[in-house]
Amino acid sequence: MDFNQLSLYVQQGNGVKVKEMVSEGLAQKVDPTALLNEGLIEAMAVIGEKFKNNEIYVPEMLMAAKAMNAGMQVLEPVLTATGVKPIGKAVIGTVKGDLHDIGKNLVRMMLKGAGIEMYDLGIDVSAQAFLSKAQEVGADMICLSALLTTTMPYMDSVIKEFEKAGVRSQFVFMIGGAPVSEAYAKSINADCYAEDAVVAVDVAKKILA
Ligand code: B1M
Repeated sequence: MDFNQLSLYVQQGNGVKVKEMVSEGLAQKVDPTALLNEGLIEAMAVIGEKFKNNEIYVPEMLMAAKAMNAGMQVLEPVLTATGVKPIGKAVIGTVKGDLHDIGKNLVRMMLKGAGIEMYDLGIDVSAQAFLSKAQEVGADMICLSALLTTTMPYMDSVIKEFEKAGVRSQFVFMIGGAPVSEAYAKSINADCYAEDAVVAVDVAKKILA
């Protein structure tokens, strides 16, 4: 498998080729985690760097994200395949003001694969929406994602909304996303932080199992 080529197709926003290569890779029994990390995620790191250096602009970043999503759609059934009995329920979303959903989707897929029933509220999610869904489904865990330094503080607002409603202690809050850190999680009284989707699974399993 030419991971370099796969990454290039993502960077070029060629979703058709990305889908094709990921499908071929799976058919040839290439490790799905390698397809994800060395092909798809690697490409987004390059794109992020180029954007930071003004070599590309938002439209190119968006096209790359669409191509990445095309590849993730093919990987989803493999990543979410689980034979285990559900170990808990979690509500997940990207916080208000933030439209980045690739990392959040990955975390959702991996947690689902670990046997957690997932309720995905999507992007730009308000504190009130997290609270209503959590109460409606009787969630154990609330998973918040943020990719911007400007939207990260909204995680605090979500937790405060649960406090205001007097139900904070009924839920475990896990937070993550590129600007988020362990120290930030502590500072807003979140229960746990995970740096990536694999760590998110370990953390969630420890808490829910
Ligand atoms: Co934007 N963007 N973007 N963007 N974008 C970043 C985040 C940025 C770092 C790029 C850069 O400057 N180098 C920068 C943020 C700077 C900052 O705040 N510090 C940035 C900016 C500035 C912006 C805009 C403001 C640009 C503009 O309009 N001028 C704008 C904001 C829009 C908004 O949200 N309101 C914007 C828009 C976009 C697009 C819409 C074009 C597109 C997103 C499309 C989509 O998601 N559907 C986009 C993209 C693609 C990126 C980059 C290039 C890639 C993000 C990504 O998908 N990474 C990104 C640069 C980068 O990250 N290197 C960038 C791959 C993904 C697998 O990783 O999301 O980090 P990540 O998720 C990881 C971990 O963080 C963690 O696990 C995941 C998997 O391992 N994780 C969790 C995430 N959530 C978690 C939750 C958990 C636990 C772990 O528990 C609950």
